[in-house]
Amino acid sequence: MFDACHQDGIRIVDVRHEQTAGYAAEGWARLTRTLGVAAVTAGPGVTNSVSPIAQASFNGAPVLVLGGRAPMFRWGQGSLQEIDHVPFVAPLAESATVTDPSRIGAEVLAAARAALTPPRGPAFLDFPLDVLFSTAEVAAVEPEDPGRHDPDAAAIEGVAHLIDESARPVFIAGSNVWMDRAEGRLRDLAEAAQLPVFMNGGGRGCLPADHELAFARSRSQALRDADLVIVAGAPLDFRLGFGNFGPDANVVHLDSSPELIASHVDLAAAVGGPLDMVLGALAEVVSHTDDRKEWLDHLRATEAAKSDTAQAELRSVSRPIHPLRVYGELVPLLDRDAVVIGDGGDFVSYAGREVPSYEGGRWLDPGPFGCLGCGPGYAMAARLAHPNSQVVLLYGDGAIGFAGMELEALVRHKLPVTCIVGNNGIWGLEKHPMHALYGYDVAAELQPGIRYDLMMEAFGGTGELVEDPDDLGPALKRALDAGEPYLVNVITDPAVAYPRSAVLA
Ligand SMILES: Cc1ncc(C[n+]2csc(CCOP(=O)(O)OP(=O)(O)O)c2C)c(N)n1
Ligand SMILES: [Mg+2]
Repeated sequence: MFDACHQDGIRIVDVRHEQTAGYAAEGWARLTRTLGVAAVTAGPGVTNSVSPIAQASFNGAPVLVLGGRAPMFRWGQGSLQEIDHVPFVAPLAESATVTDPSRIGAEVLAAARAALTPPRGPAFLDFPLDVLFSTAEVAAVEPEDPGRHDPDAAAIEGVAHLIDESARPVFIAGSNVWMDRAEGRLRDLAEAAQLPVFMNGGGRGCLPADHELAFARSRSQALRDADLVIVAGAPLDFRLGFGNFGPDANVVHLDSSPELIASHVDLAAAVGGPLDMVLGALAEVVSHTDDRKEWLDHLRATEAAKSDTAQAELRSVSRPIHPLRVYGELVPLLDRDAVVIGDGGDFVSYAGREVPSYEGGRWLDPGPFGCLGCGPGYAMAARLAHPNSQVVLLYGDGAIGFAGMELEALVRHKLPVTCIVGNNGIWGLEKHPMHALYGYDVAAELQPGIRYDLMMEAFGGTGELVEDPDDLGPALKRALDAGEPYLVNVITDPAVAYPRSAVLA
């Protein structure tokens, strides 16, 4: 495989641990909306890839993982790393072993198509050593176009009618709005029907954060007061209260394919089809209205009040540094097309609240599988996909432990990424809830004050330690301007807990 890439001029980006190969492929898939590919060795290479395969599955990311495999002709005799991967990968991904050398091309293409066809997700193939080293006559294979069908007109009319009748609608745009290239149609629909739009996970930036119909902080209130909630391109999972909204709310679910439509919620309507077509069709048939002004003003007032409340903490002068002060300093330094990646607990939750996205495909977090350690793979993908944008990796000090060695891969491949560690010396998202529940905590401490900046220096990048809030802005600016891998190690206050109960309310 490597030889073929080498011969054909396909860039190979190698990493320290297979999890990072998987996350880089997943990050690439989610940022570029094209296939991400990871190649890993047999046995432990595949077991180390299981978390990213699961994360890609949860995120509906089109990823193809290619694994080695012990030779077929000796199967059962105890070759090195002889294990059948398919049974433990199959619950997470379409998976198969390629046993016929003449079928390699066709099976790779079929797996790629399966990954890219909604419901998107990971696909896995492994190749026994003897199959890869055999030769065969192979006819050239061409990818087929799976085709697209117009959404059902009656279903579209039904949803449009619910929108027309609603006084307090809410529109939630999730990852598949972005993956289906529907962000332009989302804007058409929102503007035509004057819908307040909240963006979820990979849907962030589908409407720019400063668009007059883009909302964020008033979400729980909006969902409580709405008479119609339309969720597009996101599952009705824990992030959306499992689809239980206010008592008066009609719920509509739109997603890329019928398999993705929720079955645990009593839906007023649903459409499963490519969201660019679905939202485009809705934009054409909804009534154009200005009647929603009062509702929009009401939500905007809540947004303004919540934004005011955050100001004091964004400017906090306390020492150790308040984690929000990091974002108070960072956000004004970010370009509109900066890619921001979160890998951590509370530190990243604050970023989710305070870092705006102005374009789709510019925010990456682990999503509902929530696996820590994905950061460096995602950052690698972002840097390769967007060579001229700022790429910022926000790291909890717990999270950096999972794949911190990959900082070396960033340096070696000359991939300038600005890493910012919120170094509170604890697993904050575990410690604070434990404390709230039991009045004490266990297994939630980390060594305080670890010099992650020196770790980056040891690998050949640049690091800085920041303990004084006044040093933050200049350090972050140096890091963003450096054009090389850079790590700003910020000692933050372990006593500050993200107000989680407020989020759940
Ligand atoms: C692989 C993995 N292990 C454990 C967890 C559970 N977990 C979620 S957040 C968190 C704490 C993260 O701590 P840190 O990165 O230091 O961020 P902080 O909350 O302190 O800001 C843990 C352990 C997880 N999500 N993924
Ligand atoms: Mg921490």
